[in-house]
Amino acid sequence: MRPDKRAVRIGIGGPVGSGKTALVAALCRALATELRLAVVTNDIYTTEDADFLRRAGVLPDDRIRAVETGCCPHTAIRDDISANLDAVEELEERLGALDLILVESGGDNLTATFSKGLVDHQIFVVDVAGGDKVPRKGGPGVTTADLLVINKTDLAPLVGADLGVMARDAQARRGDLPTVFLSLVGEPGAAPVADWVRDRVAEPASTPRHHEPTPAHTHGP
Ligand SMILES: Nc1nc2c(ncn2[C@@H]2O[C@H](COP(=O)(O)OP(=O)(O)OP(=O)(O)O)[C@@H](O)[C@H]2O)c(=O)[nH]1
Ligand SMILES: [Mg+2]
Repeated sequence: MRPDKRAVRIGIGGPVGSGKTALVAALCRALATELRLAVVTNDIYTTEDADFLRRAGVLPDDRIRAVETGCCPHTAIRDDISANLDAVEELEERLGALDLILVESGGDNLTATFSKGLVDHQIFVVDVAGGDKVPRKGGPGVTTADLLVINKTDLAPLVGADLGVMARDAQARRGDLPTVFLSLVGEPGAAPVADWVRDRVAEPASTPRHHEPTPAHTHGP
């Protein structure tokens, strides 16, 4: 549990359908008993992702807030973050002290990143179904996110994606920043990301939010 009152805010972005909501659900299941946590979801025209999380019962309903952006997903997390900030602050006021708030961006493209005024850390989720070229294509999500998740490794044989190529290209693009390979429908599930999130929450309050990257460690494939 965090020693101060300020929840760590972690943004989860990435292309449409890469598994952001599935990751949020898995993180809630892994962490909800040990951390005081809440979730903000972003969709353009609906509250689809929040509805999914509520139906799945991963958190009590009042810990999940939906933001309907009505505009490009990246605008609401990068350029005009007011609706998301309002949602985060409303959760903190209503629920009291929290350890962690996850903010899921609406699905976008490889250019989407979060404003540092909204989140402390960012996770970028891509999947292998788009082909093993995706990390090589770069873009700020792939190159600068604090953690890159390459999801749906179970689909790699079906789409002919070479996970070794993806690991090599991710490291070339990201240098020392970490990358993890996941399958959320099999092993390892979300465990490597849950560990990374625990480490972020456990960091002392005095640690600068936008610190230097942690030493290199690329898990898997
Ligand atoms: N095979 C497989 N399917 C997955 C995995 N993770 C997620 N999915 C499926 O991929 C689809 C999209 O997952 P979501 O979690 O909705 O993706 P998203 O990134 O939140 O999508 P948007 O919010 O619409 O951008 C769903 O049908 C998930 O069940 C995985 O590891 N393997
Ligand atoms: Mg989603």
